[in-house]
Amino acid sequence: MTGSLSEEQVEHFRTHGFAYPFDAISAEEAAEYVERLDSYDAPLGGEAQKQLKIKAHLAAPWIVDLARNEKILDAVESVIGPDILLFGASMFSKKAHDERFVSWHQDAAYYGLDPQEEVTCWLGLTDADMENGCMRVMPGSHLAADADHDETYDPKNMLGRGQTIRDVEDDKSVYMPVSVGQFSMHHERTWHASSPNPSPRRRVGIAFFYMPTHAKSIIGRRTATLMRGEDRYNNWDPEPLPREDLDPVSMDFLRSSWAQYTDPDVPQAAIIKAD
Ligand SMILES: O=C(O)CCC(=O)C(=O)O
Repeated sequence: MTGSLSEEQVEHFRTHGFAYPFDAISAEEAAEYVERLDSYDAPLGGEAQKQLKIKAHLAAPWIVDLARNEKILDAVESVIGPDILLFGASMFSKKAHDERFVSWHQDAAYYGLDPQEEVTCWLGLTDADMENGCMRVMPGSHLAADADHDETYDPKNMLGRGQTIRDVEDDKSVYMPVSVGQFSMHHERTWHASSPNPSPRRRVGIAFFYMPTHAKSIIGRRTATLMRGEDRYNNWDPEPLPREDLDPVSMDFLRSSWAQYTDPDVPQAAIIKAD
């Protein structure tokens, strides 16, 4: 397979379901992006991250450009090949002394993809470490059977449905600290979580969700954007890319995609698949 990861790194990803850390952007660029994201709080009437979910790239052209970062795509190409679609993106920001957390979950239970080959790149726009609630993963969990999720809708849980895998053996997990400008990668089936941030430092990141063009949606036709290579399958419809920051057309689309994702009346993809 082409791409930037060594054979050992690809093998690590395939065996353990994650890999990190990789360099993508400078600390200066990251700081500028945090500033831009913060500037959306006022026009969006609250924390931007509450709306910049699942299709966050539709909020601004620079986020689409960031998703096309060559270093990130080179790494993604190593694990899913050269024809790459962006399924979505989400902003995850914890303030200093923030009680919010991300419960143990498996993205695959909600993404509704077949085959399950999506890979998430979590890009640190600040340092993210054990003190401020960085990502953690359960090695090898992507190879196990589908996990059941309870949907708690806990307001401190940063996930849309508070989806939670119960009784996880935390001590077997691995932390994935990244310095500002670096990213980690995890497979959509890999169990992952992050703790609250008791530190005096912010922790801000954007997660980009990439899939090979041959992936299909098992929950009806949806949208995605080609990042690299060629789409010879046409399994995905185009989406309204932002023409400017907070473009009202693409923001409407973003909001309705998120509303559908979090709607308790819309069953999770894993349930649909099992029927
Ligand atoms: O930012 C976090 O703490 C969690 C992110 C996450 O769940 C993901 O990138 O899939």
